[in-house]
Amino acid sequence: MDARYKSREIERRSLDVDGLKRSFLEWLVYSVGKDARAATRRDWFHTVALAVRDRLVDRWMDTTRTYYQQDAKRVYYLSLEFLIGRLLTNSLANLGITDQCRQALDRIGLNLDDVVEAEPDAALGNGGLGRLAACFLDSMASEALPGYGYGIRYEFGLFEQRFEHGWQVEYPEQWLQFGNPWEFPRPEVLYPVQFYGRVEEFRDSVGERAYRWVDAERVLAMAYDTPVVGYGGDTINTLRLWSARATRDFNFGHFNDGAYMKAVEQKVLTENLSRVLYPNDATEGGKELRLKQEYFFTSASLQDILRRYLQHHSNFDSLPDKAAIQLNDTHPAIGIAELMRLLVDQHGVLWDKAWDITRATFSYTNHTLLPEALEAWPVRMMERVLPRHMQIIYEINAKFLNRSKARAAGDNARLSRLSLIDERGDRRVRMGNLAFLGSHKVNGVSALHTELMKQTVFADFHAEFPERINNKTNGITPRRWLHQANQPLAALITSRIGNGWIKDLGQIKALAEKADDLVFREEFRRAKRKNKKRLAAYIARQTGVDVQVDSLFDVQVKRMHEYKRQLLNILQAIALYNEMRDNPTVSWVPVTKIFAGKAAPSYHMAKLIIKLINDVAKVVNHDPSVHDNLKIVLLPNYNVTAAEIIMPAADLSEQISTAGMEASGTGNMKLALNGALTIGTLDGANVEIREHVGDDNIFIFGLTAEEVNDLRASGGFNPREVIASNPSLKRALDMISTGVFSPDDPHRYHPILQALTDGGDHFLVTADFAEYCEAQQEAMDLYRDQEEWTRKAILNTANMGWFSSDRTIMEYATEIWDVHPVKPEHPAETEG
Ligand code: GL7
Repeated sequence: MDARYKSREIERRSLDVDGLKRSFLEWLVYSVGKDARAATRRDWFHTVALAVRDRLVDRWMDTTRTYYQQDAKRVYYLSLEFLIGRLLTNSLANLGITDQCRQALDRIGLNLDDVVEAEPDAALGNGGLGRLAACFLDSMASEALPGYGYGIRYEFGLFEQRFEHGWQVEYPEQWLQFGNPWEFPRPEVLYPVQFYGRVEEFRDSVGERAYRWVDAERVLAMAYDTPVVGYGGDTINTLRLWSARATRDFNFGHFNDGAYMKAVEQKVLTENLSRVLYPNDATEGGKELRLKQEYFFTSASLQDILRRYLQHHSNFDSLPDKAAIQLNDTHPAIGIAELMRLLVDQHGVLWDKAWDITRATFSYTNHTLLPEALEAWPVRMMERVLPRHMQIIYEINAKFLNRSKARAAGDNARLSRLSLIDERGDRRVRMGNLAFLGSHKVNGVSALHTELMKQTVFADFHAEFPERINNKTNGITPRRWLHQANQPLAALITSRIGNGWIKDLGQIKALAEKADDLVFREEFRRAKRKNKKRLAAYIARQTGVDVQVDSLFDVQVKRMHEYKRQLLNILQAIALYNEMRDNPTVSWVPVTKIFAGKAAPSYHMAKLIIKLINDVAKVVNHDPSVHDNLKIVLLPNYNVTAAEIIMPAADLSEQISTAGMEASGTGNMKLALNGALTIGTLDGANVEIREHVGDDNIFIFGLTAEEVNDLRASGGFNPREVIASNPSLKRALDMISTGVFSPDDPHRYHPILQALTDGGDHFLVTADFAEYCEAQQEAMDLYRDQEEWTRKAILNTANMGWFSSDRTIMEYATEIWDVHPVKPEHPAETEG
């Protein structure tokens, strides 16, 4: 081999400072094609990313090869969303070469932090559901589980949010504009996916009735692979995202007609399939493109999974022993009908056998009880877009209803609720029911949510299959959300208990005994202050508002949704503002209210609440009479990268959803792990957070899920009475309605006031207002006692170990998937 090549090959693996530096300089010239003098920050980012990527490719291949050679059981996580964020810091930290990389760049006269800033934030998801998928990828790789992520390579991720005159305005997010150094295009991994057409019946070779899907339109799914580096860099798994490509023959037909422009137009239209992520965090009712996206990535993934399986097997009997497929919500639930189609129509497996295999292979996670989020595709659309699947769904349904207990009991109402088809109004396919029926396990994402699933949406199915529903409380990866995002605290923790916590977050419990250690408290506060300074600088840059670093940072960051009740928070802020103005001589605890979050572009109420927060902020922040004791900021464009700055800097974590409505929440976990105290309702995982951190270290208020249910059911709730009896609430609402915050348009907030009064206050903002204000007061009082506050903050961090996504993922692995860790063999390294 040419000596030069040889040296590059060694260099590619070298993890020391000199080797890194040499390969940076080489990559800049030979791959990015720039001279060091002309290189931009972005050029350096691409250079560093490519050089780091070199250092994981060998181990990536080793991992894949080991799985293949051992014919290990794999788990396939099918998700329409993966909210991964930036990857450079993550790759460096998980490979353990952050310091070396920093030094190597230093020697070139560059700062690693600047280079990191040039990476776009990969926002292929909306919120918690997508971020959970990303945390799970990290945990599967870190736990050495053979896990694959499958999704869509959206050309445009979640929109960029800007505020114009206080209103949300959406801009396209072009994360791929300058290329993506982490992905490997696989033009040879290509699967056809069909739509439309019709179904033909025929007799198969043994004279049985059989079906084929004909005259369909064809799209190709092309794979792009991104390595997923586990902690320590030993296991490197794969995230495979599909991109739509037009078929060539499809275009040639048009060329023959001479209709060249039409052919190209068709190509563009076809490839729109993977163009853009739907920006709702609930669901997209009735949108054909959405259904096509769901089927597109699910079909391609299943074809890929079967191809991999068939490398070692000649029939499908042991598919469930070799593949576990997890449906992340109902978005990929059409996969149940698709696997049936592939097995029965394409591979000639008998129906009953195919059904057993399918059910043993799939499992389904439900992420929300919101009725508007339960996918239900119009039968007429399904018949048109996926005619064969519609038939299969009818068949599954008929067989199920025939055997169900409800039928035996003659309970027709129950039977119609169990049906895969909602027969009321225009007929619809209930994807939740399909997912439930086609899975051997169905899980909720917090203890409370799972209980409510049993009592509400899946009550009938639960009676039918009492063993099927189980709970898997969500978790977060401690690598990204503490080790990487909060270096001051991570270093402090490691200085006391070593670094075992990064891989085994349960060890963080050992910090509990340090809660009474005054020196440790002081250092804990210092770490928090450092993070707050960084956030304050970010706030100043993003909004122009100066905030006091030593004020109480009260943080509510999440999607804008009425059930999450940002409105409750801003109403309390107005009440506090009034109190401060009324009592100027009192020494107030300075408070900074920090909001961030996107609203779905079509969600008018959520967008109006954004405008309200911005309007209130403008008035409060410019009012000299509150002496800077209250500042309100709404940070634009909340994403993973912003969260990494915000989470470590929070003092108080707002988790104030109407009880029973937030399935779990995961921001609540990130904030508590980083030492914020939670103010929250007994909703989602807050319930379990309270159990772990202790009742004394959390501020719980408000109606319980049961009380909410009873209150709504009684029909006796009268928000006007509540408002009339609470002067501070009444005053806050009056200020809004008289245009104190919107002098340019005094009626602007009429819809909000309307919803809180005549609208019946569905989210019970007024009902919880008084208790919420009391809990806020308690928090402010406690904050005066910095020692006591710090003690509780430390206890929060120390007791959050259970909320690691490593724990969650191992529960899935043992209780649902039956997959086991597989240690990759690294021959190149053992050979010397
Ligand atoms: C969500 C839930 O709303 C959220 O509470 C949960 O933490 C998350 C992950 O399980 O899933 N469900 C949902 O549809 N979205 C969520 O964030 C968008």
